[in-house]
Amino acid sequence: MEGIIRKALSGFYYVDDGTSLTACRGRGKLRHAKVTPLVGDRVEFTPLDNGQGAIDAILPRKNQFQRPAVANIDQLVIVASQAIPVTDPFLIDRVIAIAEGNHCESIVCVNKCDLASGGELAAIYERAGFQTVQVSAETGEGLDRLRELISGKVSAFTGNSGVGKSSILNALEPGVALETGDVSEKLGRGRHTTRHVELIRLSCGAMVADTPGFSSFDTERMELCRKEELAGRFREFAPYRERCQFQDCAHLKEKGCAVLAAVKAGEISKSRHASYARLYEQAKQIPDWERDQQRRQS
Ligand SMILES: Nc1nc2c(ncn2[C@@H]2O[C@H](COP(=O)(O)OP(=O)(O)O)[C@@H](O)[C@H]2O)c(=O)[nH]1
Ligand SMILES: [Mg+2]
Ligand SMILES: [Zn+2]
Repeated sequence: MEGIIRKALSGFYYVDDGTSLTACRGRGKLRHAKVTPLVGDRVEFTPLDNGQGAIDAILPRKNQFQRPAVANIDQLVIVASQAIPVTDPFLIDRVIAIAEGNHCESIVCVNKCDLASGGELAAIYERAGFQTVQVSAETGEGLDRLRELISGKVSAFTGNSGVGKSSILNALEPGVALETGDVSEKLGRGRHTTRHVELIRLSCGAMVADTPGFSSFDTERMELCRKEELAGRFREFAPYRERCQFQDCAHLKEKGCAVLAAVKAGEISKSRHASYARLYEQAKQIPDWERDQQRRQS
């Protein structure tokens, strides 16, 4: 039979075949092949007499992420907030850059708009070519539009701890009862309320994963591409890149750089370009061998 892994917990993978959920273990040959099943994996499995099952094979993945550890995600819903905690746009840009290299769309969702307007932040991403939505898990504002954006797709909710990922999912679907946490407590102890990744089916026809979120520390060196590939992961740079004077332009301070000219003219957001420059510096620091090693391990 075929199904999708919705949850991984204590050595069991919970496989959803559309009608029921079967607790499965991976067969030895999966371990020998050194592939770890991920939440979101489409798998072939055999039901066993004891009501459990055995995973025989993992079907080819469309994509995979390390943090959150999920596969076959159509889109990341990057949740941000302009109230406490205020999201650093750099975190959003870093996650988007990872998604852009991983066949995965990104949606920017600014939460807590009952406390602080998300308009300015959302405008940056709209201009860069992403779908954005401003919501409040508290008042319900914007949730209908968010439902439209996620229905029929597999989405992973990600974003820094305390922005309201679990609260939004609870508000979208009363009854899923995800644990939410007090912001100060979580930030203080660096602990996350959401401990494991799980795909949930919502009645609007969406599959969503709540995730523990990330801190800047978590993502510091992870999944970064080579510096030469980075500009290709900023989609709004595309129309300008080919007009740079030098073919190997890094778009940082080169003469005749069309990207820099577009930033100056206000066609590309300053904050997006600042993130690009910061990521470029980080990418430069990671030697190729270390990046290759990370890829092999994932
Ligand atoms: N005022 C307000 N508070 C919110 C909103 N969304 C979440 N919160 C609060 O923010 C805190 C963290 O929420 P939680 O869902 O646990 O964040 P997560 O770590 O991203 O899953 C909780 O105290 C929530 O009640 C919102 O839209 N408005
Ligand atoms: Mg949470
Ligand atoms: Zn350039």
